[in-house]
Amino acid sequence: MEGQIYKIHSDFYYVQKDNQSFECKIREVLKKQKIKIVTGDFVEFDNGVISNILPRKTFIPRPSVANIDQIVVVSALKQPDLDFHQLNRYISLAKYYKIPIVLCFNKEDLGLEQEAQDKIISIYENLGYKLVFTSATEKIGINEFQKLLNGKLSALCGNSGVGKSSLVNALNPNVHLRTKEVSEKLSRGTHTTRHCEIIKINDDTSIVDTPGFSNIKFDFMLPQDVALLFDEISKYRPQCKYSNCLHINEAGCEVLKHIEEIDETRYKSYVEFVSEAIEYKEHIKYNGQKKETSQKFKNNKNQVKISERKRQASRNTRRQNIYKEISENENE
Ligand SMILES: Nc1nc2c(ncn2[C@@H]2O[C@H](COP(=O)(O)OP(=O)(O)O)[C@@H](O)[C@H]2O)c(=O)[nH]1
Ligand SMILES: [Mg+2]
Ligand SMILES: [Zn+2]
Repeated sequence: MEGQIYKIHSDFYYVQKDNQSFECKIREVLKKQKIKIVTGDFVEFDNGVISNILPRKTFIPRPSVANIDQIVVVSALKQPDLDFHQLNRYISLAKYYKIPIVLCFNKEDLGLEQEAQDKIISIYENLGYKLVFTSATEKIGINEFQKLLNGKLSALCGNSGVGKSSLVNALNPNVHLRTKEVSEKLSRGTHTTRHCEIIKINDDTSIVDTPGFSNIKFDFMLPQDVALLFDEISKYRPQCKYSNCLHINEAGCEVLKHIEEIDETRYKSYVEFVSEAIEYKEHIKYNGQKKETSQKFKNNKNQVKISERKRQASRNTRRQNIYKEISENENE
């Protein structure tokens, strides 16, 4: 039989098939495999034992969820104030994982000034994202929100306190997720390490209320690749004079020529992510040099000189190894 994991609790895996739930364990050999089963995985199971994981359509690590159709980035318009950089961080991460994005702006009842609301619309609608304004507590925009979710498995992400759990409760009154006062959360220093669980909204619509992947830095990619996460920047990239242009202060940069068209907060986020990626590049370089020194020492007798091309090649393998390390860690 085939089904989907909707909850994991210690050694137990809960599989859903045709509206039925099965409590399963995993076959011993599967445990030794590198790939760990996560919420959202489609699996083959029989008699309470999972024997196989089916290929994933999508995957996000931390929190680990597989096969989601879209990421809904939830922000609050007020309490806490909208944080554009955090929003751009979530958008860029979703883009990195190649998962479609919906933006939900909650707490509309708190009355953000029209001007501020128009700014949000102009930035993000122009980028082609679907937006919805809601109030979970006053039940505003919930039907519209529901329409964007219908027929899909969506992951809700966003900082704590923005109203993710309240929104799930508003969508399905039969669900009672725990919600918390913002002030209460702040005073406790919020460490809610919950497991991801798929929650059914209706027969073909589900949601994963994630603890959010906040605090993730872009220190796992190369600086020149960060632009690929910003459509309004990457569209000018091919016309830049240098192929490794970072679009920050280079001569002949096409992006800088069009800088007036790019929203300031978006560009600031871009520069911030590039600087995080530069840290990553420095890290590779440093580790590379360290190894090269020990290599030279070993070959000291023959005074072997490694040609620059060879060095570059070995740097590249190291880079691949780091990428590999990262993706292995992500699978944990
Ligand atoms: N005024 C207002 N408060 C809200 C709204 N949605 C959630 N809240 C409140 O914001 C706080 C945090 O909500 P919660 O759903 O726990 O946020 P989460 O951490 O993102 O899951 C709670 O006190 C909610 O009652 C809303 O639309 N308007
Ligand atoms: Mg919550
Ligand atoms: Zn450029």
